[in-house]
Amino acid sequence: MAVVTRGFGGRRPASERPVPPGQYLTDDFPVLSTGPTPNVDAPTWEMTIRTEAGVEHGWDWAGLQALPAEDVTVDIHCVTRWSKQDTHWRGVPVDALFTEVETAAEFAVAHSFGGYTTNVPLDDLLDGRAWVVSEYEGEPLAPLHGGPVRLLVPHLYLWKSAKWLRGLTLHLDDEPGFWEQHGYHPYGDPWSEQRYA
Ligand SMILES: Nc1nc2c(c(=O)[nH]1)N[C@H]1C(S)=C(S)[C@@H](COP(=O)(O)O)O[C@H]1N2
Ligand SMILES: [Mo]
Repeated sequence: MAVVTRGFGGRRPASERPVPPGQYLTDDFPVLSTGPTPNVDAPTWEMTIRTEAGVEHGWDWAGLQALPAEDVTVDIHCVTRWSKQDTHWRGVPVDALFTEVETAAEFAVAHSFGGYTTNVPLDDLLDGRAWVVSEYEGEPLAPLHGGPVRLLVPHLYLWKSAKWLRGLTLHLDDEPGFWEQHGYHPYGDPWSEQRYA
């Protein structure tokens, strides 16, 4: 489970915290991208949520900054077997984007500038389990790591955390994203090693 640092959380020190099976710990922050880093500027960044009925909700940079952000400390796990503990992010819980969204959809696809996509059940993005983040370790999120804005879904393998987030589309059926069409697991739980389908 992702643990959010909101006051006293009882979070165990990293050395005592378990690592998902088959993962090794690293202090580096490797970059994994399927293509070149798209040039996305914070001032002109926009994202949309499009429901299964075709209704669109949009946010620009100012609109995102106006939503209540929180500091998040989580461990992240890449399917290529590195894990990194106690990473610090700042962003808006995805819940805050959904206050006015009416949907019966159970699935979402995250879309990135540059064309990357990844599917996540909608429930996994809600209830404080996923964030739209724009800061990493107290700095604006670097372009290589998805800046200005990326999705952070730390309880799933990191390929679900779409960099350069451009929007979410909502679907009644699960629609595989980029890596999921190339053999990665549709869900990607690191604790049960759901690496490949
Ligand atoms: N848009 C986009 N998002 C992406 C990717 C990508 O290639 N493009 N790679 C994914 C994969 S496989 C991983 S492990 C993480 C890597 O994030 P990092 O480069 O910040 O370490 O981003 C994920 N999000
Ligand atoms: Mo990855």
